[in-house]
Amino acid sequence: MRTSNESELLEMYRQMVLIRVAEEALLRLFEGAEMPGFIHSYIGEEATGVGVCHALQKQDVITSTHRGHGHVIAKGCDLNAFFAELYGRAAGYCKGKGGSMHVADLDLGIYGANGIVGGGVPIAAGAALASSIRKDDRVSVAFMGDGASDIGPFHESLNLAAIWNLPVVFVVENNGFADFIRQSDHQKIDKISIRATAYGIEGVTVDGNDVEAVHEATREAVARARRGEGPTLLECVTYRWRGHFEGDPQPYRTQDEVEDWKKRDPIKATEARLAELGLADDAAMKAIVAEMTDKVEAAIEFARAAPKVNPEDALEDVYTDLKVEGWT
Ligand SMILES: Cc1ncc(C[n+]2csc(CCOP(=O)(O)OP(=O)(O)O)c2C)c(N)n1
Repeated sequence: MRTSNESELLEMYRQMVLIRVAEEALLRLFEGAEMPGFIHSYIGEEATGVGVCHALQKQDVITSTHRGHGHVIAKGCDLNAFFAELYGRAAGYCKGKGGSMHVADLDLGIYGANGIVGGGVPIAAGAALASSIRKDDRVSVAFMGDGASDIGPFHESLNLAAIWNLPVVFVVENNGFADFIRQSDHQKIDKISIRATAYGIEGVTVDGNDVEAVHEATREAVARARRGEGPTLLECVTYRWRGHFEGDPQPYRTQDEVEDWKKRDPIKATEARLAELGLADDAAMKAIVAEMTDKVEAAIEFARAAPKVNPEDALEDVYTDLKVEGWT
């Protein structure tokens, strides 16, 4: 399945490199105790977030997860506000009060990363319901892990989205594990996409490390949604290189297994593809890595220099000022 055009492939490569460089920088900052909070690394899964988001328009909606850095960067988030949020700075996306699992940008259709596993799934279905009522031509995408596809709200959301033909794509990033549990120990099925059958919708499984395959499958699902033909369950099979969180001792897998998957690095595969198509040589790819590294370093410098959250503002923005008629 090779239909991404040449400039698209190069752009997707740039985004994947940006995510990898940002994630590697975060690991260093976290290990050096400069980065507060909690980190769930997206390294190894870049082709999924990029392939999906590249098939969307700016106004389209995504909901993300606890492992969401790649999703929000691929949807085009402001890198300064992203790093400032993770640093706990007032210039961050949630004024520094949320951190890694709470990046949102409503103008870019990023309806939030989410620490509640599967929490974004009904939010995306709800956004799709709003779009179908408003007829605004937007499509919503719910990112989730294999573990999230076991929870009740996943099944309720698929059922309602199916019966109401909502413009939504449910993207399962099957990275092999939920927390510390291998997929085969929490599900009796191999392909998660077969769950679509229970709801009468399309279900597709693709190689989540092949950015072109992810992009093409998403384009088809998005086109189906915009035509009013309802939701798709898209499973992208990938692998998380790091532990569930930074500090996870990972007794549930061997280093050999991790090394085997690293041979299927989505970024290296894209580099091979770019070279094969004559779209970029080694020097051009190195220049892209250098450019993305500079971008990330500039954003980190911005975040370091930004003012910290003022503890006195802790309770601001907790409740909305929205007045509802008839309510006191
Ligand atoms: C509703 C809920 N249950 C449990 C947890 C604890 N928890 C955090 S991450 C996680 C595993 C999620 O696995 P998966 O959906 O496959 O995503 P992955 O971490 O593999 O990206 C769990 C159980 C939670 N945050 N929310």
